[in-house]
Amino acid sequence: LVDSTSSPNPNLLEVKECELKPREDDLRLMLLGLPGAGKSSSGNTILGQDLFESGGGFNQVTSETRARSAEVGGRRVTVVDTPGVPSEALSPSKLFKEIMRTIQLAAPGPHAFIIVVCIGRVTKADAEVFKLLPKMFDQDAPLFSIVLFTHADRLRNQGIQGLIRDNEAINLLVSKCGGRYCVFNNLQRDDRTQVHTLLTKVTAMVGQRQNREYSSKMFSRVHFLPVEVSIKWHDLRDWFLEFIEKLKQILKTSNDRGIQTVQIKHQNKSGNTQHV
Ligand SMILES: Nc1nc2c(ncn2[C@@H]2O[C@H](COP(=O)(O)OP(=O)(O)OP(=O)(O)O)[C@@H](O)[C@H]2O)c(=O)[nH]1
Ligand SMILES: [Mg+2]
Repeated sequence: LVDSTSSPNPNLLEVKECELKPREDDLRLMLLGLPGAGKSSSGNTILGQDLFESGGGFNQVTSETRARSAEVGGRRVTVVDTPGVPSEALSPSKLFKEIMRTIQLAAPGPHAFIIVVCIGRVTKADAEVFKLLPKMFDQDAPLFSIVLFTHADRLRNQGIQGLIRDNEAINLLVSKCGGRYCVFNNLQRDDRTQVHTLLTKVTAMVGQRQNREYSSKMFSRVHFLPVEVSIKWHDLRDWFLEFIEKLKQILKTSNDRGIQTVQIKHQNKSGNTQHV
């Protein structure tokens, strides 16, 4: 349960340096998105410290779902970071299991499912990722969704509203998420107003849902997670395999046609840009 009246104070958004153990009264945020969208970096920005490995290097591709917690602006926050969908590092079945581990790591349920999208590298695949929510979690899961655009430093004159307006797939994604979106520049982690804006939007969204986190039968059966996962995998296997293939195709075609407005680049912490 979250007190929707206590929106985070931007002046208090400095973070205590230590990592905390997740607790039931935390605000829980799950990050989901294409590989390299900026999920782990955004997790670090939210928590104000390097608690997730990020960077696009060989060891920095996320291959396990992890939860990290910290106190942010006087509020305890847990971020659940998932591997990119589709993952080059994981087989579809392993990827499926890792995403399902959210049930355990965000128990008793996330307050927000955050779809992370890299500005300048937007494809239809970003919008497709959204389909995982009702399939893998529950029909209600989209009610708790929000889009987080990263790489705000790449926003040109167009501005974020222009990008959303001009890109049909992204327009659809944002409207499926109830019009909720935020923008991060993860190179500027000290800009705590971006985190404040996100947490305020999440708090407002939770307020509209009777101040409750998302919960479903699955989350209440967290103790039977392996059983839940095998049942789900049995039910969704064919759909998931097809879904992953479709995403790969979209991404491949986008690359081949050079559709992406900005080349896929990974930037290391010193700001040097590497083509990958
Ligand atoms: N310029 C810029 N680079 C960013 C931003 N956010 C993330 N990056 C860079 O983008 C690359 C990928 O970021 P990650 O956070 O590792 O992305 P991810 O979604 O966790 O990637 P996977 O775990 O492989 O799916 C890294 O080199 C980051 O430094 C941003 O806002 N601006
Ligand atoms: Mg990652």
